[in-house]
This record gives sequence, structure tokens and C-alpha cells, in this order.
Amino acid sequence: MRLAAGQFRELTQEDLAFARQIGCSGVTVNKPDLDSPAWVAFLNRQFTAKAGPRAPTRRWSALDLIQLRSAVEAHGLVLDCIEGVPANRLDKAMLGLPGAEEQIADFQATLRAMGQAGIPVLGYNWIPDGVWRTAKAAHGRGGALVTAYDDAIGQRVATGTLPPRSEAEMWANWERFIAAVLPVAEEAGVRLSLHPDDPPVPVLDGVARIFRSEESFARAMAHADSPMHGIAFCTGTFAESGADSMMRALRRFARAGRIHYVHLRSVAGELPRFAEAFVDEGTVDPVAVLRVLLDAGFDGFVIDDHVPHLVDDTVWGHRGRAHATGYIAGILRALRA
Ligand SMILES: [Mn+2]
Repeated sequence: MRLAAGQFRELTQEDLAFARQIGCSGVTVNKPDLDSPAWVAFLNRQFTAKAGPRAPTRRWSALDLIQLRSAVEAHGLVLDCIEGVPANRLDKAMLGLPGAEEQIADFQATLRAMGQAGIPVLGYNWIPDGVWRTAKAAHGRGGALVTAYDDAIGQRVATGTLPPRSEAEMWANWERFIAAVLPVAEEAGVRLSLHPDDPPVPVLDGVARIFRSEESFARAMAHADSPMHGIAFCTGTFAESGADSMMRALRRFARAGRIHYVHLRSVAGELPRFAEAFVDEGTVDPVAVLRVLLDAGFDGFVIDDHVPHLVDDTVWGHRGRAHATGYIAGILRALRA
């Protein structure tokens, strides 16, 4: 088990140095925009061959990803994982809309390119409208800014932007997707890791949220039963339904060897109302989580996740992430001793 720094959208030399400085061995990037001026500027600082602007791509090429990987490795780090595909284009596949086949073909192409570039894990989720919160700047400990969710408010929101979808429809769309992409992942040697729906409520905005419980993950793991298909185990999201059920799911899937990596964060409260919290408070016991993973012989990586926003913090959350990663590293050292 090792620690990674997480969720970079656009890498900077300073971010990569920071990841090393706080003791991480690897990084994950989240829906990187490899067409952005910032990334082009990064490449032009990192490499002598100049990169130019280009039109947005639907598929990352092997060259894109080799550049990404070598930029990370130049800082003494491993590129452990990418979360999401270009511009997060998977919504039509999730909803079964026209264009789904094209998105699945793009996803397959990205998997093949990742295999060629030697990037071992692709994290994905099955929530077409993403993570929902009803407050983005609630006050946590000491006034740190945290996100919060209240289902009484969430259930009253209807954006009207998505077609209604039942559980059966969302499962059928997922089964079509995984049947198309898992053989490609196996051939490419890239592991697909499913993140739970956040918040894990049965339905939001008219669309069923199917990956919200231990039972739903057991069904998904049995249906797509391959070492190349596993779980991005988010302790925070699972604990939004209760910390005890999170620990049950953790023990089950860790023992089964189906956890590829872990988002280690905590929450205060549970549905129907919760707020995000520092990793050293709230309902998630990070000592118990790491002990289960060590006992199960877990050999993936652990990253922090959304972290509270501290005084004078950056958008990415350098201060919050330094606190979370240092805290997790301390527990690991103590457990190993
Ligand atoms: Mn997460």
C-alpha cells in the first residue's frame, strides 16, 4: 500500500514537487484537460520540443498519455491512475442516448492508449450529473469550508436537463457499457475502477443512482468478474449511508481483492444530511480502514479526496491535502510498526 496525491486537473511543476514533498509516491489526475493552454504551457516548460494548441480531443492518444506519464515520472513520481475520460464524455452511454456508441468507442480508444502508455488504472463512475451537494461552503471545524448535502433540499431540485431513468434502465445501460469495454481493458492491461454514486441516494433529478450500496457493488463485481474490474473505494461516499455499512463493504471487497484504490475521507452525519469533514474527525475511523486494508494485503494506493478548505488554502487545497496526507501517513507508519 502506498500514498498518492490526488485529483489534479492540470499538473504544474509545483504541484508535482508538492506531492513529493508531502511524501507521496504517485499521483492521480482527474479528467485532465490535455487541450488546455495551461497543459501546453506545462509541456513547453517540461520538454524541449514545443507543443502547440489544438482542437479539443474526444480520445487521448498514446502520445498524450506518454507525455503525461513522463512529466510525472520526471518528478520521481508514478502516474498511478487517471479518473475520467476527456471532458467526462460518458453521459450518453450512462443514459442510453443517441451517441452512446460513439462515447463507448472513444472510451475503448482511451483504454487502448492507456495500455500503450503504461498507465495502469482508469477510474470511472456512473453518475451522469456528477457529485451533488446542496452547500459548497458550509462551515466545518474552526470555520474550515466544507461541502454538505441535505436530501430534503436535493430531492426538490429538478434541473430538467436529464431524461428520467429508472434503476432497471441504468443497470441495462451499465451492462451494455461494461460488456463493451471490459474485454478492451483486459487486452490493454488497464484496470477499470468503479467509484460509488455520491451522494448514494436512490434517485436524484429523475435519474436512478444504482451504485450506492454494498449489494449493488456485489452485483457489479459478480457481473463483471475480472481482476481488471474493481472498486475505487471511497470511504466518504460509502459512509454517507453510514460508517458501519461502509466498514462491512470495505472488509468484504478488500478480502475479495476487488479494491483497486481508496479515497480516504470522512463525513459528519449521514443521509439524509451530511457534511464533509477532516479525516481525523467524523464517522470514518481511518485507523480501522487502514488496518483492514493492511490485513487484507491491499497493494494499491490510497489518496485523500475532497478535503476541507483551510485558511489561505489554494483551490486545489494544498493545506488541506498536506494535513490529510500527513495524517494518513502517520497512521500507516504506526500500524506497520
Ligand atoms: Mn471519492
